[in-house]
Amino acid sequence: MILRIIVGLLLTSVIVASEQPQALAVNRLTVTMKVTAQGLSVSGIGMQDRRMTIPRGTPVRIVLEYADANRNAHKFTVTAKNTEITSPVIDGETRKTATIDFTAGDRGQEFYRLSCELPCIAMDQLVDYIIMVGPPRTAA
Ligand SMILES: [Cu+2]
Repeated sequence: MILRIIVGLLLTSVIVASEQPQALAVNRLTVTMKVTAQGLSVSGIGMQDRRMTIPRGTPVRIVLEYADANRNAHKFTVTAKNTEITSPVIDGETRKTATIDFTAGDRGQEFYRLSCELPCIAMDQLVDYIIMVGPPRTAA
């Protein structure tokens, strides 16, 4: 009887463990940002005046795609309270895409700032994008 319970518990934990990664993958928000001389062309999320909002707790992947006609190199950093994530340099030749992964607001962040930190002709267009952390998505 006890053995049966133990086997049952083990099976349950194996099933729970195997289902978790799938659930996370489904929830992840991928935001694609084309890096152009006119600024970031964002898809996968709404943006107004360089501002986006992502619900707290959302795993986010930002995909930066090089599309700068000036052929300048860029390097983006996401900064927030307790957070600084820098992507590799993208120059369109040795590297065309870079990704930045984080979970919105997981360490109490209220917003993130996304900027290119390399001097480039399009500099003014590629700094101070703001990702606001919104209320958590309610379970459906
Ligand atoms: Cu730049």
